[in-house]
Amino acid sequence: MTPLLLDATTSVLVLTGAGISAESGIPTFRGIDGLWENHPVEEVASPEGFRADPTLVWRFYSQRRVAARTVQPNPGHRALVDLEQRLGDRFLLATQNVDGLHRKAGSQRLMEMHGQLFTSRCSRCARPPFHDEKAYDLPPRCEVCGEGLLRPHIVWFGESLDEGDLERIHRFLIQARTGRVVFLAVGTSGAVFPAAGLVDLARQARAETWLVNADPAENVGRFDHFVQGKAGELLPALLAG
Ligand code: BV8
Ligand code: ZN
Repeated sequence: MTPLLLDATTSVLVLTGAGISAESGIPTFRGIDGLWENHPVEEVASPEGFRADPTLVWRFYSQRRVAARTVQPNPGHRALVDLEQRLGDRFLLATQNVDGLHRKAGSQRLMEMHGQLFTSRCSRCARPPFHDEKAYDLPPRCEVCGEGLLRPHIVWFGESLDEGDLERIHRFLIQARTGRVVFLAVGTSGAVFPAAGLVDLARQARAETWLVNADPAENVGRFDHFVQGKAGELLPALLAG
């Protein structure tokens, strides 16, 4: 496996999806065929789904909190931390994952674009989102306003991503244009937007685009290079300094 030869004159924007956490034991969305208890994930992970059945939605997230509490980062997460330490501000990691494993591995130049599993917020008042690892059998009520139901601090289908995150990616790509730019997508099926469109943004910034994935993603044709296999096995060699 020839390394990508990423020296300090190269800027690297990384996008990760559920596949990078698979070797840590967290099932991917495709792994469950996008279904959970026979509900399409898009239905459960949505404001409509939460309004219709907050108990069901809290069961979905509580189960994932219980499963994700005990898992550890794998060599794929760690290879990205090493690369960040080598490249400094020429590195930026955007993850679609809400499992917190990049943070646990030590990533700092990180944007959790779809939110955080272990953070809750009130669906009604403006109390700040807060760290919450609890599993709930019934939807918890906010003790600050006493009215709203708590919800996971997660971007659901049909909800907008944080403008600041998308702005930071644009700025990074504009700054990076002076030198070699590499866009690396890892463990993502390219099914969910706007994350799946980042490869096109990178191409506009003249980036060399790489996909490391267990199978050809839906948007594999948008990448210059496709390396098939497991992130935990491939990334350490591919990103070696
Ligand atoms: C938005 C949080 C603007 C939930 C997630 C109607 C109205 C509004 C928007 C839309 C609409 N119709 C469509 C859209 C756009 C929609 C969308 O893209 N839908 C899809 C289904 C077509 N997007 C949105 O709604 C986004 N917001 O557009 O706002 C807006 C607003 C209002 C009105 C109009 C527009 C919000 C998207 C965020 C949704 N939230 N997560 C939660 O996690 O509980 S997305 C959710 O799915 C996960 O976060 C995850 O990121 C994503 C699944 O993608 P992947 O991470 O890629 O995971 P997947 O399992 O699919 O693939 C894993 C891959 O890994 C596989 O390819 C596999 O081969 C590979 N793999 C497996 N093992 C390994 C491996 N690779 C390497 N190594 C291994 N070991
Ligand atoms: Zn409240």
